[in-house]
Amino acid sequence: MAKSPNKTPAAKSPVNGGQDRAGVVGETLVAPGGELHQQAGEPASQLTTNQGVPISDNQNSLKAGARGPVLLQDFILREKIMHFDHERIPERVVHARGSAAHGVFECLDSCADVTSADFLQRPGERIPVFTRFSTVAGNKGSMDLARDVRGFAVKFYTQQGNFDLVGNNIPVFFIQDAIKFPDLIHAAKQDPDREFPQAQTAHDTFWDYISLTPESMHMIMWIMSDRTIPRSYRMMEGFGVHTFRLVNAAGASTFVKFHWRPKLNAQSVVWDEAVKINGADPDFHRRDLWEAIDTGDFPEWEFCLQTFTQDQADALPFDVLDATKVIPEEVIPLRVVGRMVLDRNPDNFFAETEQVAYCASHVVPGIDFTNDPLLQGRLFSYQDTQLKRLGSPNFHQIPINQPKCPFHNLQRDGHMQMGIPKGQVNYEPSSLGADVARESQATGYRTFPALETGEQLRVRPDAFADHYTQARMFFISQTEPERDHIVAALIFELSKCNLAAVREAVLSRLVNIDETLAARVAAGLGLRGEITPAPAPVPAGEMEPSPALSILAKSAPGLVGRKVGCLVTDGVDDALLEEVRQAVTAAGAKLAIVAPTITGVVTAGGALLPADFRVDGGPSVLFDAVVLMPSDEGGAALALEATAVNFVRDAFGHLKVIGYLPSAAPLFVKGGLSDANPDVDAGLINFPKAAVADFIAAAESGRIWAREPMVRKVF
Ligand code: HDD
Repeated sequence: MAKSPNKTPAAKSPVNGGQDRAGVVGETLVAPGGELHQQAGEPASQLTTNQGVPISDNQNSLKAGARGPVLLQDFILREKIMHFDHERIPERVVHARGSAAHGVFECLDSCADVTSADFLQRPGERIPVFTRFSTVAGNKGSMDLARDVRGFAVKFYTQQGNFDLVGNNIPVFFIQDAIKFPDLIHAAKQDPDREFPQAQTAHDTFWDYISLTPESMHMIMWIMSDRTIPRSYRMMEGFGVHTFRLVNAAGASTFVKFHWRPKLNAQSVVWDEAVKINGADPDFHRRDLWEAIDTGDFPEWEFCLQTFTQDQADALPFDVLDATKVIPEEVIPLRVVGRMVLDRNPDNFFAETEQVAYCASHVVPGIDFTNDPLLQGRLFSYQDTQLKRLGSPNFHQIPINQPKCPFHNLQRDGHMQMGIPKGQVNYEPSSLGADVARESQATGYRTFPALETGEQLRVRPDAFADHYTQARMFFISQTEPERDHIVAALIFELSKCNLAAVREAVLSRLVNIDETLAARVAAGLGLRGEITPAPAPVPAGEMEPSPALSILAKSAPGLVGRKVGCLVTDGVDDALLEEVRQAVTAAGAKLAIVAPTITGVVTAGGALLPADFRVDGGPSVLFDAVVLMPSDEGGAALALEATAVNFVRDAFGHLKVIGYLPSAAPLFVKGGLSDANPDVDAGLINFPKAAVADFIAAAESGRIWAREPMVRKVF
């Protein structure tokens, strides 16, 4: 790059202490290294203070003499620093780390039979949405691949107001009553004295709480499953969790559970991979979502209703008001009524993703609550927390929270009032002001007139007492690898719990779910004695397995939305690379080039092939399948790089499909994989014996589960 001409402000100005003064009108912009970035003419817009006063120098504070003290009268300095000092707001007490996107919701099926909700009436009609995904326990700066529940919150901007569906990627919850929530979260988050461990449940206080909370057992099965280490936010199911109530125009009520089904199917990573992704790219999920949307690969979900009547609810062997229970899809099927496509990244993380205020109490006409005591507590908590986080009852005026339909009422004033309500009348009823907004019995929100009677009691209904039947149903509904992972996760987590009595208490509950599960976990913990079952007021009953609860049972072949990593060196075969690129792209995936340097490699044909990653920055955990295409010389050289050897060893250990040329053999040898055999391992695709199409077909069918017992001890 050209060196800057002698107009370098640093050289010119004795006042700036040798610092560059980028942005000065009419001068040349110079980077600290002295290289020319861009020419500055008149700025696109004049920099001003918040009061609109033009600023002449944004690099130097006002001083009494060049080396003198800074003057208090420097209102530009004070305003800038004051604003900076107040940039942060309290992070969310849970779900602090998240990522969001704008999108559209399209109604596919009129739901007028069950609800008057305006956005579910007319097939083909679209409304805007803003959707935020999150982890629960970790702080805002924690890593994406923590083993954790994921939040799945959607704000629907309907023509009858905002509807917030504040759900998770798991359809059940830890507790049945909101009064327990602060204790659950205290136990799950960092210990209060030492402020660690960060973003994980693998510690004493969490398992202590769980061991004393048998209602959490169903949720424990879910969080120990691969659901809590999703491959991508784009590949997660979503659930409203509670039973809600729909009300149609005639006032008839139907119960409902809300479901989101991803077009890309639910997909997960394996645990060792999750651990390594956290190091390789702590922003793995948010980057994945951002890049997918940025490149036009818009994630999509089906919106489904699982509706049922009071009679159907009464016939179920559990209480539909209990948030620790699912209604199996096999019992009450899902009705697809809409779809959501996320097609635009936020313009500003803070203004949108951070300030978006979801509230479980934000419903619209046609959608109502039930008496689920967990839901009832949430109806208070979210609005309260937004007041704390955003600092004003006017948080609905922040652009991301504003309804996109007209809204007006007689609420007034408060911190940061953004509107200028006009006129004399700010009360109702009033005989003044003909244009004042009025209530309407005909069109306004009407609560379903459910009949409620009862004594005031602090009790849990008897119908909530069965904590094991559905936990067992979930476990037996999993495929073998998925069961293995639940066992492994429990062993991992409980091995991080230093309290032997707690470990044993958890085991005494697991035995109520499934004896083999408990025995396998006990073996993994090295426990030799008998496991005494915990007292269970209602022992686990038998329910039919529900294949819909298994990710693998439902998975369909495909590489759409996935990423393939291609390890290359100088001398890479141009034709084969092109064939791989075309095949991967045709399969709907993206190919990333991983090379010994970021500049890239020179192909056998003499072309410069730029790299997406240097090999140490692009480990195979970032990809769904890999191709090893070094030249003969390059393969030998890569075998001397630990990161390249680990690339191959991890791809194998994480059960990925590996396409490779014979020139990659030194990497297998160095990685201790000499006996990996393409004749018995369907995931080893040996070019040119096998065709690129074979690689794609293998990669489309997913991980090589048959390899798993070879790469880790399965208790
Ligand atoms: Fe909650 C945030 C989901 C129970 C209290 N919750 C929050 C978010 C999601 C959920 C997705 C993040 C929203 C966002 O992206 O901004 N929460 C759930 C689900 C629950 C649940 C699916 C059970 C079915 N939550 C729950 C209970 C309480 C809360 C029982 C309190 C009694 N949740 C909160 C909160 C948060 C929150 C403290 C923190 C930040 C926020 O609300 O906006 O109010």
